Amino acid sequence: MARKPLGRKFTFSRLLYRQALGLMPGGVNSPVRAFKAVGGRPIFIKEARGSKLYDVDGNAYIDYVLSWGPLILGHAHPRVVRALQEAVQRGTSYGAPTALEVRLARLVLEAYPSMAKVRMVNSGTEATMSAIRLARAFTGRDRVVKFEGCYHGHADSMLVRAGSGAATFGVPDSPGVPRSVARDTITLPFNDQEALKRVLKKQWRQIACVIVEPVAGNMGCVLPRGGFLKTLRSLTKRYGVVLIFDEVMTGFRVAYGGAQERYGIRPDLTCLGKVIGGGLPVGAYGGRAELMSLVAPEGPVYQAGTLSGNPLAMTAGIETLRQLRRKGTYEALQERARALEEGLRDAARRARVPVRLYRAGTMFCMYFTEEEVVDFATAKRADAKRFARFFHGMLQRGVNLAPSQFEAGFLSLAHTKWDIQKTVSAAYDVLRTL
Ligand code: KE4
Repeated sequence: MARKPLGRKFTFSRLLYRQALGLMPGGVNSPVRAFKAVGGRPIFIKEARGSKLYDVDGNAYIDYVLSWGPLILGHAHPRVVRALQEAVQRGTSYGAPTALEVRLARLVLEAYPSMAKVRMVNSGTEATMSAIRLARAFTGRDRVVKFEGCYHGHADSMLVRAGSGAATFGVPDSPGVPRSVARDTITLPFNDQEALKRVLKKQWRQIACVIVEPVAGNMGCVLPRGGFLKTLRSLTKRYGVVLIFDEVMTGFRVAYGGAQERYGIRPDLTCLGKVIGGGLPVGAYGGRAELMSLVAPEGPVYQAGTLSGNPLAMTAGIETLRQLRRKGTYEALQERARALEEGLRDAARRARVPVRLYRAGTMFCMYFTEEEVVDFATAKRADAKRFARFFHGMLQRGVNLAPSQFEAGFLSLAHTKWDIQKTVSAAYDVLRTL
């Protein structure tokens, strides 16, 4: 449990949380927000601007969650706000095609040459769920391979953990997921090329696709190692298995063209989300022409959405990508992220606390462990209790980190050198107390 706050009051957050608990499961609309992994009670946010969050008690925080990735420009970017204010005067949704969808689709396809066509949806879950259905239709096969610790949204087939023997049938990771669905999901250790080779060699005739977070951001931040992605690409090509890059988090974050640009891999299908909505609900999936031509109404694979491509979400996405395309953007992001990484590493060294810190572009994670983190098993050996104490210490000092050791942190264009200095000095203060 959090120690007594350093003078920070959480009175109204507590009041709202009590009310919320009587109205919504766990008082939240998405589980990770409830602080279960770090203990304590969530803070309720009143507003946000740039790199800062402001809670209902008037406390300010330097924000490294950024709504779990989307706000790469920072909160309430003036150009995004102005564009939305103009758009909303023209209505909020028409349920009919608009020029805005054409514009955002073109921006996405220009950034992801592996995509011949793209379909807009409303969340990352819808994007991955639809991509998997498309891969199954294209191959006529049912099984899906995913990796432990990778999260692809909450569709049934993705809420599966490794079954006994790992490389055979999956077991439901949540009640309500039928065993019949779970058994078609095979879960392997991330970065384990040998396990992948064995499974594909033995079961390729039943495997429709392999879906992967090319940089894993849902078990902290775990980087692909030793040619893992290249092996993934060559083996899936050899066996006619569809390779799906889930770039909902890495897209436009680890590079403008995502992890596929950074690592030089062309997947068959790509899922996007978060950044392309600029903070409004957008997901997308796209890829090779022969796959995308199967999507209704062009082809028989059904997928639909009332608010898919709605004008407000498209407007926020277009404006966000327009800002990201400006010269020098990613160099500036990289420079700030490097300063943060080096500062945190140095603070841990000076405080004599063993940590492992990983970063890809502006997504990062600091594990409380001495061993290399290469997959979910090694990530789980990090000291999550020590992370929880670090999390609360930082929150009390005005720094908002993701409330779980198994989440990535994010940096935005709005984070200043001063923000990073304050973060590093707060980290040193807290690390010394751990
Ligand atoms: P959504 O359905 O939440 O829009 O996207 C699901 C998803 C798919 N793929 C990847 C790689 C993702 O990271 C996500 C969602 N990420 C989590 C954060 N780890 C969203 C936060 C939450 O669940 O509240």
